[in-house]
Amino acid sequence: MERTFIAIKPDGVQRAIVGEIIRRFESKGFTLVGLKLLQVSRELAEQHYGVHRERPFFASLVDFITSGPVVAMVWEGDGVIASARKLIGATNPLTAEPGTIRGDFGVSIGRNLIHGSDAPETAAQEIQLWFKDEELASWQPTITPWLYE
Ligand code: DAT
Ligand code: MG
Repeated sequence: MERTFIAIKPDGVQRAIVGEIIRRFESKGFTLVGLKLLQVSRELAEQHYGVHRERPFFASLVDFITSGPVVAMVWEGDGVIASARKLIGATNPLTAEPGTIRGDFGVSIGRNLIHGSDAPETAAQEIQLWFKDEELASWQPTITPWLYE
């Protein structure tokens, strides 16, 4: 089974849509295997967004992600990496489709509510960066036969 790293950014926590976002992943049929709320350090933020280090928005991105609590999660399921990106929607909430998290709840790219890993390699890296092995639970929901053939 595939795993992906999902983070609800400080705007999502402040907007009180943590429950709504978790509900969407649960309802879809994905399995929550890691969950914590934390105040992100600059060091963690800079590592997480390291690929964007040279971009003009890097400093404001790091300021933003460290500005309040973040809900970090690991979700599991077949194809969860790509599917989570679809549930999340396009980077700019103004162009994200209605029905997606960004499309339903956001209006600006600097406040786009949620992060999701974009590929298997980045998912593995990000899970390792944000979680210790013992913070992740391997478990099989009893509804699994009703989700997978
Ligand atoms: P995504 O979060 O959809 O994977 P990304 O990895 O390209 O998007 O960028 C990471 C974050 O950086 C994104 O969620 C919001 C911010 N960002 C991206 N492009 C931006 C831009 N042109 N102006 C301001 N912020 C931007
Ligand atoms: Mg990205």
